[in-house]
Amino acid sequence: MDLTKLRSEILKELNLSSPNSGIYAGGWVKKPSGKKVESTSPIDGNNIATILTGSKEDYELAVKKAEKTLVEWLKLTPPQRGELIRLIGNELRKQKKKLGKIVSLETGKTTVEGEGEIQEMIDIADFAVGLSRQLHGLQMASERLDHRMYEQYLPLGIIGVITSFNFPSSVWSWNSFIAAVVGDVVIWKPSSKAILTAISVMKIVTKVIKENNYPEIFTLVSGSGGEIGNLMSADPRVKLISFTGSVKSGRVVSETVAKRFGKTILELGGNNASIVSSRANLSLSLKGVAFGAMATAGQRCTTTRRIIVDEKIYGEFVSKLKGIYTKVKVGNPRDDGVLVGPLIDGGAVKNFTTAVERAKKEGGKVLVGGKRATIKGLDGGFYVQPTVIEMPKVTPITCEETFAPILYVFKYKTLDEAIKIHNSVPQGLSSSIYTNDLMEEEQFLSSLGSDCGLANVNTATAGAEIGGAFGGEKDTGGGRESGSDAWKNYARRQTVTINWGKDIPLAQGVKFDI
Ligand code: UN1
Repeated sequence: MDLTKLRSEILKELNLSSPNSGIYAGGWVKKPSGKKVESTSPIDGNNIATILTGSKEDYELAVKKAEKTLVEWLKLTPPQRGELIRLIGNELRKQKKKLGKIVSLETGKTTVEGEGEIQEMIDIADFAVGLSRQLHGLQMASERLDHRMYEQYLPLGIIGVITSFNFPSSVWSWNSFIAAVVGDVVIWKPSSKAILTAISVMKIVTKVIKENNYPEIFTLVSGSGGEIGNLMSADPRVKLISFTGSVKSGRVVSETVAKRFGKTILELGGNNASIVSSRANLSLSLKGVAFGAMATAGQRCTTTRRIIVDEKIYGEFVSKLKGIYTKVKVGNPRDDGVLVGPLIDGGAVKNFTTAVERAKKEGGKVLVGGKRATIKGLDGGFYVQPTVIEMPKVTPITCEETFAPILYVFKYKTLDEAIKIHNSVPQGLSSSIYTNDLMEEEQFLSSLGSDCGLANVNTATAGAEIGGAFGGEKDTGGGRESGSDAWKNYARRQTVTINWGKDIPLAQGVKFDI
């Protein structure tokens, strides 16, 4: 489809204007006090809309609104809160195509990946609804007669969610829908590279809230990380900051929040590897590696950035992989058959070319790709060739996360050696092994195996489901969000001891006779 037509169609369908306010605090703030930000499409580099972002004043407004709403929200039971999330999930089902389009236009995701982003929101909404009836603590046996001891999870209050451009709406929903059923209210600071998606999501979500007379538990404050992000991180009224972004920014957020003893969930960089054993199903592993390394143009935290291949199959595997890379279609992500769209902006293209040059200097040999790509009719877009670089050993560039489709290839003799290479980077988000050998798979999953938060067998490092806890170790920050018991991060745990007897026996046999 013609992009100009798509642009005006989306603005109309989602009721967006230009300029559009980027601040929502119980209503759209007409004249926010911050800078104007241009939302541009990386597909052709053209403007989509101008956004009016906020500064300190708007942030204060949002916190005040959140404080008021919290009181109302806490009057509802968790299943009543879950009911709102169910209604939101239903509306997202209806709006999936429209929202998928804006994600695709603003971030350059392919059509199916844009819709997949919204599906991830729907999935977490379903999960949160079920969870709203399962917020459980443990009961412990008390050593004292006629005593009961148990733990309960109470809401934290106001939480802040700072999201990245690459999953501009789903990561917000992982945090916000779960936090909402726990009883929290949320202030969202979206990435300045994907504000229009955030605005579109807020329009839909707040319409459901208004129509059904629920408290306005979600607010949006767009603005720079340096200003709004810092204000939120330093603010003791915001009990938890969930931050997705670079290791560098995550360190600042972490230190700022720690100074005031606030809580954080950090989902920082990944540098994910797959080990490909000679005992693997070759065609399955080729598909897994190709998806892991090239999907979303290599801009997922979970992207496969390194593969470590058994020397016994190295030649065959690498030659087949080259074949796939040469054939894969790069271009307009809205076109059928295109699997790799653009990078987010010019800065990302520069990071790509710098990384390729550094890899060459560090002894790497480019097997395929390595250059900027030009797409007919899309001269202003930010395209690069999916790239495979053979590395003689682990070098500084292979220890860094470059948000681009660059795959470093290493060779191994023994699985011990492969795991050593695998764990040799500072980041620890996702990992995988391709093998049909039970012993290899178990060694990879043992305490001396993968050191990552996510470990996969015979599937890619990317593409996690919402049901598991998502996050990683080491420089990835240690946070967990989304499924499993990650909801506990949005609550404060209270240990309760109740004496229902007539005496007051003391623990540890202590006597205090008066
Ligand atoms: C991210 O890149 O920050 O596992 C999130 C995946 C997606 C989420 C990625 N479901 O690839």
